[in-house]
Amino acid sequence: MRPQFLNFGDEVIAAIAQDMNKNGYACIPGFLNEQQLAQLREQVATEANIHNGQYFAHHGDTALAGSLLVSLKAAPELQSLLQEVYRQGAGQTAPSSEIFPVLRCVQGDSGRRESNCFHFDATLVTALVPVEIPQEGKENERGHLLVFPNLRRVRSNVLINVAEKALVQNAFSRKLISLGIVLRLLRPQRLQLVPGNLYLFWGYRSLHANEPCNPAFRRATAIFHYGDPHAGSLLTSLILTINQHRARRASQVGDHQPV
Ligand SMILES: O=C(O)CCC(=O)C(=O)O
Ligand SMILES: [Fe+2]
Repeated sequence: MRPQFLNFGDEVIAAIAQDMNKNGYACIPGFLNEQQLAQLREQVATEANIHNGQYFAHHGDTALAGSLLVSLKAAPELQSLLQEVYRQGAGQTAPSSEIFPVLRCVQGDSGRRESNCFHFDATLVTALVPVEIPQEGKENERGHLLVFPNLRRVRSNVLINVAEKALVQNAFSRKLISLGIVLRLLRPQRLQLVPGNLYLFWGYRSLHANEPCNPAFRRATAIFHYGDPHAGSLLTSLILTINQHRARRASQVGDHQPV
């Protein structure tokens, strides 16, 4: 089950980080084999029925106990990939080597509300594996990943990070950004995700969201978050507690991480 092919040398890791810097993302094709993809799709189908065809997101090891995602995140190859990519990006090792897994499914009308939810991740490295991506319908209703890459650097002061996130991650700003995109005043990168590939980008530095999906189709992604540059700060711990409360009420995108 382990992704053996992820035993990358220093040069490959450097090239991945360079792609993330220059192009906004790096892609490792065929991260999952057919069997693994089928297994995750089966999990998504079961959960999708339980959630009556509506949006859901499972955050963390406990919620994902028994899922393939937990075995994948335990693979030393994935751990060292994320660790090295972080080091290339931040110039130092991550304060915590914890990988935070998420399984997210956009479907139904509630899925629309969870789309265009632009945010900066709390973690520097975001590794995303598409599980199911709509292949039919209008081009702007297939849940592509919208990314404004590398808009900011890692902030040395956690307060600046919190202020920037507060400025962007609210209903008004998100509506404004979506309008800007419709009017073509803003032009994010539109990644047409291929199931089974691994996409890496600087989630902390890049404003991103999924484009809406036709409610009739299902869009599922597995996400591995790695390396919170502000881990351990008092404010981070406080916000983590608040977010955990909120996450219990609603499984919101981008809010499952500390800051
Ligand atoms: O599902 C996606 O495509 C993106 C999700 C995301 O950005 C997140 O969970 O932080
Ligand atoms: Fe994100």
